[in-house]
Amino acid sequence: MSLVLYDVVDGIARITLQNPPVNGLGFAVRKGIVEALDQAQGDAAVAAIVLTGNERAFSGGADITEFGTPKSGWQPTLRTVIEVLEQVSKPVVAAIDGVCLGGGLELALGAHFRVAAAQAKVGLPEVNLGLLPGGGGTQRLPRVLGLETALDMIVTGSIVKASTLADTPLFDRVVETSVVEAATEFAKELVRQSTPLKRIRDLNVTQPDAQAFLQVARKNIAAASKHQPAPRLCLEAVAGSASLPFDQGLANERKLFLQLMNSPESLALRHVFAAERAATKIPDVPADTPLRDIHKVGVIGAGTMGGGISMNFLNAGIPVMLLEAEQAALDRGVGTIRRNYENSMKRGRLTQEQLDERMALLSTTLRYEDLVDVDLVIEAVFEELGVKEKVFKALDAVVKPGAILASNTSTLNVDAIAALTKRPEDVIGLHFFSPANVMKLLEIVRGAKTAKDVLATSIALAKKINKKPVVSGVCDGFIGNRMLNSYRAASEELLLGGASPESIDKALEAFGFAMGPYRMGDLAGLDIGWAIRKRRQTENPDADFSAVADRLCETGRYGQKAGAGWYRYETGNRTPIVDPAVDKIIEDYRAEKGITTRTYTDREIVERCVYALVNEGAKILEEGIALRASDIDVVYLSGYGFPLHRGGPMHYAQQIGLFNVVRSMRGFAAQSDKAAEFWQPARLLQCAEPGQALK
Ligand code: 3H9
Repeated sequence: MSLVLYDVVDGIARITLQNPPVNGLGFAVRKGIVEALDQAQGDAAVAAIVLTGNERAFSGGADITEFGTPKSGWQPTLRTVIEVLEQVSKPVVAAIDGVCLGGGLELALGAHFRVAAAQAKVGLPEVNLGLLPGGGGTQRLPRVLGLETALDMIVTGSIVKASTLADTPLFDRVVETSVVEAATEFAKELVRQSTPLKRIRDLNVTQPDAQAFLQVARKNIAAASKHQPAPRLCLEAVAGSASLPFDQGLANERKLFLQLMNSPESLALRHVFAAERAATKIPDVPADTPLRDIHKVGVIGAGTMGGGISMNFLNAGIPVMLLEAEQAALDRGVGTIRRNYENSMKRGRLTQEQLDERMALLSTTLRYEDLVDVDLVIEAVFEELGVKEKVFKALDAVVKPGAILASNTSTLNVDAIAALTKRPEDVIGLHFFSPANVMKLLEIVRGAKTAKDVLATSIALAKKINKKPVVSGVCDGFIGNRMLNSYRAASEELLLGGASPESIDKALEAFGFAMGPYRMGDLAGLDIGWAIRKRRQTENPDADFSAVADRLCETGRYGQKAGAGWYRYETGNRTPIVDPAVDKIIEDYRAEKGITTRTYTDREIVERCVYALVNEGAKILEEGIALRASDIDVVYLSGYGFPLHRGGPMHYAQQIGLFNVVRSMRGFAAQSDKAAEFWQPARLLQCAEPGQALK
């Protein structure tokens, strides 16, 4: 099948891109466009050209899958295509519907005229892939939108509706009707009126005090993008549009684009893009698996978690029935949901009308019988099998056949929960992260008997409520919390061995984590982990892991909320202050245990904590709990604050080289008997051939 269609009707040549899913501008498409343009140029019967895509996409941009492949296969490049397009001597009208992003918008900017559907979405989101627009976008967009608007769009990668830019020279017409028909009519009009061709390259950038403006922007962007070179280089490329002749500006853009293309940050972000999409595909669940309809959702428990979970569905326009055991708890939960929406309204993120619409979708009950018509129910009650048992038995008795029964458990065995019902095939884990209305990750826990359509429906629903789904098998802690335990154990080992909480936090924050483990612990509250440890210690009295944290809790140091945890906090201030009282607790513990301390470099701190994640991740892969290494990266990036520019723990380990990772771990293992077991490298890490990717 040809990826570029060509036909001529009434003297207008129509070039239609048809490269599903989003008309990525791969080699065959680029070649097809140039050939079609040459044909139209050479055909005396053609008076004008309309270049278009379809309702889903004019084009999603350069074909991302081509990046990193041998450059010998790249000709004609996108830049060549745009140059050919711009130089055609007959009017070329881009007819834009659906998404028109990155190289897609750059292609449209090369046309002489643009007609867009009002709902079309345009943007230059290359920065999200650690890149800059490399097809002339940094030079042409400022010429039609002005320096300030163009810079903002390019640096933030924001995507906007064509209707919002209807009054700018970016579009000649923005229409509510068929865009191809409107563009064809417009092309005929241009021919009739012999309208001169408009080439954006011939325009000047308008911006009073451009250099002063750029200077301020430079400072702001540098401060906001510490770990990412792309926003800074986006600015430098755009700056060229205001100070250099067009072709020199293009050459400058090219140089900066190539610099980013080869950067580890862009490699990581491109990995993340592919990883997030791969995570939605399950090998034994066909893409065309029929989905169950989800028109109404039940949520059990109106606490912080249940409320946050409910908001996801309300935001997506799906009615929610919220159930609690007591009216007071229900009222509190509804009050919190309303307050959250009111806060969003105060910040200008929601209108009163939207707030009212969302609250109108929420109903409440104290009776399980009222869940009879829900299509999915998610329980978010106390984390204890006995409590879950009551809930699932009650649900099993009332909820209609075919409804999905989900648990938000973060630790309990989903198979054991499923066994409490007569319909284990309808049971699944949907593990949201707190705050559930904000955090992007959704761990979908597939039980041994979970039906394939239940899994497929859960993944589709996750996308609908704007979550990043990752499927996990059943194990204690699933993917994320199981890895978190190893990370914490590694930082505990450092702490006992001589590192201070602040030195550990500082090293990991310099690596790119938003917060080190001790600041994070203080923020989350240390009492929760303490309660879990106490429960685990009754099961295993030898477990002394986090003994220092226990001692902090014994003195009421529960974290920020108590004004003291691993750090001290002044009233109303969240800035952590190093506290000698904590040093004393740690030193006393070390002395009791006869531990000889030493110093650790930042590098060793990072290696120990991150390699602990990598090792646990590799074991999770070996056991088949995660389907792919990249799924583990998505979990850690979207649920646990792993630095985005590192691409996730498994990607990072592969960049470092698995040989080097294993060698470091063996070095840590050699330091004590206790460490030897913890640092035993996973078989998968040891077996990987040099350069072989973790799958
Ligand atoms: C660029 O243009 C560089 C130039 O400046 C310079 C060059 C010299 N290529 O997200 P979805 C696939 S850089 C190839 O699930 P949605 C995607 O992998 C590029 N494939 O759907 C998935 O495949 P699969 C600048 C692409 O409706 C399928 O499409 N452009 C591309 O939620 C559906 O994707 C961007 O950064 C692509 N460019 O969202 C835009 N884009 O079915 C990146 C998507 O096998 N793309 N695919 O899993 C997006 O933001 C979203 O995918 C989009 C659709 C909004 C288009």
